[in-house]
Amino acid sequence: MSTPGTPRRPGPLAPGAGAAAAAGVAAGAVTTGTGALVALVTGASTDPLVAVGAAFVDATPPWLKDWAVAAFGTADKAVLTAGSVLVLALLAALAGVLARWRWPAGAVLVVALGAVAGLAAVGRPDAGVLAALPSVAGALAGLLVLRALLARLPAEVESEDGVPLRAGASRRGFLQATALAAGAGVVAVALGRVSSTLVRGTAALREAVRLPAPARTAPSLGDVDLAVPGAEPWATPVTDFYRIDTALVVPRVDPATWTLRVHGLVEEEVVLTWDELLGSDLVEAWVTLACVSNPVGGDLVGNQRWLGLPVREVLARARPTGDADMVLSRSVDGFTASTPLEVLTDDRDALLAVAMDGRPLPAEHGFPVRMVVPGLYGYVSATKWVTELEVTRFDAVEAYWTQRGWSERGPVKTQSRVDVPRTGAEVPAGDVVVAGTAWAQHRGVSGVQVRVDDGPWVDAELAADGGVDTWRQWRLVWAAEPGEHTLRVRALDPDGPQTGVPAEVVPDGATGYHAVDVTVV
Ligand SMILES: Nc1nc2c(c(=O)[nH]1)N[C@H]1C(S)=C(S)[C@@H](COP(=O)(O)O)O[C@H]1N2
Ligand SMILES: [Mo]
Repeated sequence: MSTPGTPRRPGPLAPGAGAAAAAGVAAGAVTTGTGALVALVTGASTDPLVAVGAAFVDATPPWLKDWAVAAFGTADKAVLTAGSVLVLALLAALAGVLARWRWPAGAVLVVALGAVAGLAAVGRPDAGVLAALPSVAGALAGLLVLRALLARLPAEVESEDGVPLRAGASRRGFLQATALAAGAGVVAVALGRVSSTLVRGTAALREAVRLPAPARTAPSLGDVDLAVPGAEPWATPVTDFYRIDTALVVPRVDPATWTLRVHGLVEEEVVLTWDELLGSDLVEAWVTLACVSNPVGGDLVGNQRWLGLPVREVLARARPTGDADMVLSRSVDGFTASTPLEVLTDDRDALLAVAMDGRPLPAEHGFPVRMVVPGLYGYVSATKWVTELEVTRFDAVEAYWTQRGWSERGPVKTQSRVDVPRTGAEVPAGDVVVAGTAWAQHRGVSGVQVRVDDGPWVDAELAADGGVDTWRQWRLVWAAEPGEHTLRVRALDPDGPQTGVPAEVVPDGATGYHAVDVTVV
């Protein structure tokens, strides 16, 4: 309580706090916008928002990542961005309120936020010397704008119960300046993002690529696609292919400067250039890629025709030493995957892929070069934007997701899925087509069975085989009787039926039967 006679020092939440918070948010927008514009020069991953988001992604514990993918699927990045913007707005509002109360308190918060973003940017694996510049410039701009706005703050802002403004203070002037700053910040962010996609996009680089004819083309296939309406096509359209990675900004890699360095436990270090890669005998293969985070019945799996150089040929040039048992592939943005050496040197089509569906890889799928390894989940094999293969040992180094609680090895588990009918569907009694897909990469699907309620497992009809590395479609005509029914599916590989024991995706992939509940009317 203030005693009569002592000058009253208003607390941080005295009337006017709302206006100060608005000034803080406007200054925050200017900070973010400045950072985005400076990042046009220093690189997309140095954008303060992007850098903090990326550091957050890397620090995300497995349970949270798992939950995010389960809850938001491939929209997890959009949710993360929205969340970051919200947190930033709240912190900026707090900085405004604190700065009005005691300028140093607010200024320290702004500087601290800038420092966190700057450190996050400097800590990125692809950071250059100027990585912190956007954050520093942004924080400075934010401080200047916050100071200028607070100077315009009327000494007593009109409170809700109508305390009048002091003479000379202009509420309108303050609001206009705040709106102007906020607008400028938002425009700068938008401008930064748009120019970044234009300037740093890979469209032109992709257009310029001339792919060589394959030395070995993929075999021509029979009726691999049963074309049941509502079922996923056998060949996943590239635009529908699931995307999973830790990259908040898609790395931009110019083939002209791309190299693959093969080093570690090798007789001879090898550096492969783009021209050498395209000049090699490239092979084409259909391979079904699956994510370890795919829940039972999920769609983080897709099948495509890849073109690339077998990894074993590059390894043969480098000649791994006898004690090596693993290859740690590393991407330009620091992601790593640990792949057993024997899987990369046997006769399967483990590729350094340059094309998908006959076209250069889309940027999000690893342009210009990624790995594709039949039989292993993506997190231990399918490194996109790959630039390095370190031949090493499992007991010497851990890959990105292993450090975060996932298994060091990730062979794909045999799985199957019902695509039609969907769960919750109402279908008319009589003949109902049940259809879907099943996969057991590098072992091959030898059968698929369906069970209605507690009935017997019944063999489904299989589509033509696209090879052991691809998924296989199946269908079954079911004589459906009215009532509620549960349809379950299981795939068979050479070792027998897939397991029905449910397991979570962590640490090495989900198991259990996919089941759909339908109502027959
Ligand atoms: N550089 C990089 N490569 C990566 C990842 C990543 O985060 N960064 N994620 C892996 C995972 S977990 C999967 S499932 C596949 C997915 O490949 P796609 O996005 O082309 O479908 O990429 C793999 N390669
Ligand atoms: Mo994955």
